[in-house]
Amino acid sequence: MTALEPIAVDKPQAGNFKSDLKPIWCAGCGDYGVVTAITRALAAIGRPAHEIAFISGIGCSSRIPGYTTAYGFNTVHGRALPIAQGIKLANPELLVLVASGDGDGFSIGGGHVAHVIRRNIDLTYIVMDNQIYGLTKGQLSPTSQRGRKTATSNFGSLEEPVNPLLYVMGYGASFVAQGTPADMPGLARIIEEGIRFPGFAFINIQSPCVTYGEEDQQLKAQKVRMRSLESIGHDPADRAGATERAREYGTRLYTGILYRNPNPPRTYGQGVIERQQSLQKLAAPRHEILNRFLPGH
Ligand SMILES: Cc1ncc(C[n+]2csc(CCOP(=O)(O)OP(=O)(O)O)c2C)c(N)n1
Ligand code: SF4
Ligand SMILES: [Mg+2]
Repeated sequence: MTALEPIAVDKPQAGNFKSDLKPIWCAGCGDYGVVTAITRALAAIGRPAHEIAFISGIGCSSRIPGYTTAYGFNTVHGRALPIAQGIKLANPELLVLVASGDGDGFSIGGGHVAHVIRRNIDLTYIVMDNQIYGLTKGQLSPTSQRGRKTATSNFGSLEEPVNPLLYVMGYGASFVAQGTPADMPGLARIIEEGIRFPGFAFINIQSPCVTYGEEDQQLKAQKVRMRSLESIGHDPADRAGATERAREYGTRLYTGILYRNPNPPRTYGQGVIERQQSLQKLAAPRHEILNRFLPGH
């Protein structure tokens, strides 16, 4: 199947959403698991591939759309969100997914996150957080731990890391989740739930970089560290509790749905429709408008 060929709608399977392109990620990269989880979630959703737009920025993680059969746009570093928002507004019927990395999404593209959240554009933002710039060979990223040494930071990072979970909670995101390919069923489930959520959904994925990442970020270590939010009795409707759990980013590895607003607010798309409907009532009839352009009017 080619990247653009629509899939059979009646029996969607994860394999239908995988393109023929062979990933060029390093062997063992966490992003292999992420693309598998995304295709499983898409199969569960059941929308045909030609009704899905998958947008990304630049980075190892941003290659993901090309490995799916959805329409893909590998855009500019840090600019996936503005482009995805435009696509969603131009064609509200499309299911819009965005893939990004910790650098792409919270460094150069960090400024866009606040705006997509306050607009509440109905799209799913999937960030592969490996705490490093993978594609450009292992520089510090905004989520790298303080003290982290790399080839370009021999003496260790002097900066506190950005906390992506707290960041999006702070701007009022209505759906916030975290997963890891170390828990494939859990990851596929939160992606599916994020897609189903009516509004902006953020999913942070601890996707290890096997080449430049640290030992304790690899799948084996994650399997030991990860803790499902469900197992600790966390209520995803509890915003204050979710914010408290979000603060533990970097010290604990929580998986599952951190926050799901029980009363999802109006999306930007719905607001546009309501505005159009209210203005239509005030608008002069079409023939009257055309008459105004005639001589003598
Ligand atoms: C405007 C611009 N600045 C810088 C770059 C170089 N660049 C490409 S990807 C990248 C960082 C990638 O890191 P991340 O987003 O975390 O993705 P990863 O490769 O780790 O998945 C950088 C700095 C670029 N392509 N364009
Ligand atoms: S450099 Fe890291 S993030 Fe990039 S493909 Fe290799 S393992 Fe994955
Ligand atoms: Mg990265």
